[in-house]
Amino acid sequence: MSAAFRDRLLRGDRLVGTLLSLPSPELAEIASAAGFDWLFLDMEHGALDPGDVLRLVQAAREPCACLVRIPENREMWVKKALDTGASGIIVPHVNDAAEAALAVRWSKYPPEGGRSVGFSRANVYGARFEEHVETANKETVVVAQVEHIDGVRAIEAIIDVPGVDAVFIGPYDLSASMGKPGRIQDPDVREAIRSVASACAAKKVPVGIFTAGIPASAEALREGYTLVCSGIDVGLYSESAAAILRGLKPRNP
Ligand code: 3PY
Ligand code: MG
Repeated sequence: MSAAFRDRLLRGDRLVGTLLSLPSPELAEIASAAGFDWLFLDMEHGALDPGDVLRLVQAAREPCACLVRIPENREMWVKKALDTGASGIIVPHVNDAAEAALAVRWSKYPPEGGRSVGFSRANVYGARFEEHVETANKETVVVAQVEHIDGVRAIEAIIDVPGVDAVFIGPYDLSASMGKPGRIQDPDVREAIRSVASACAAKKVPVGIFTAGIPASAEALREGYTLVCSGIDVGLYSESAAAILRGLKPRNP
């Protein structure tokens, strides 16, 4: 676990990450060596099981942190993700304060929460068990993903839940929940996104967003988002592949 990552997040450092969806530790090495501040390891839509996540976390070079997006807000996924030694979790589809509170509870050891205790990579397979239990609550990041119009409406209550360190906006699911799948530039979707960002800014809660492409990521940073995810492994590869072919075989379909 990158101990400094939660401190950097909470003090509002700009943290630029990228999403990994493929079970390739080499990609985690490459992205962390390139200098990303954090990696978004996607168990929700990506092809990652807990063993894959473990190997990606092992491969990521310090000080790059790993945040695991769990498939759904269930205790089993929270403990499996955190047991890998990842710096924290991103919880998809947090639509109300009760869901946010559950995620925090499963992420923090007692007395603050109810995280399950076991030997795992997070505590060097038991060798640093006591040290880990002592420090984990201070170091573990809990990010609530707001990506449904219900979550937008409940944003004030969600960010008031103690232990929610940051909010991460999912523009695509949000647009779908508003009946406009994929239309992330639609004025109503943009307004919903803006309302989440300004609620977070008013309470000094770090806010992040998924973006694709340098202009969109740069705009998000300019607008004050501090946990910016820029691009996704499969997209970066397919765009580069298409660019090569456009250059070398312009008549390719
Ligand atoms: C979304 O846009 O729905 C996302 O989950 C992006 O991370
Ligand atoms: Mg989503």
